[in-house]
Amino acid sequence: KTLLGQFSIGGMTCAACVNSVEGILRKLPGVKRAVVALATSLGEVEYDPTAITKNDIVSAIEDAGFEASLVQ
Ligand code: 9UX
Repeated sequence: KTLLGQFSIGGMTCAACVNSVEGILRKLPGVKRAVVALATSLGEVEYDPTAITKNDIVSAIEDAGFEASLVQ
């Protein structure tokens, strides 16, 4: 089973920020795909809900120094 989470990510100001956030997300257990867009400040994450929760994903983004909130 795979779910899609959409997150609003604050504090990204350059392309390297995007790469950094994508790298963090892709390393999380249960994350299958992560795409982050600078222009919209949105991140889309496909994940296995038996391995990780949306709140875990928000926490991981915030631990890296960015702001994150759940869109859906
Ligand atoms: Mo760019 Mo982001 O120089 O944390 S990497 S602002």
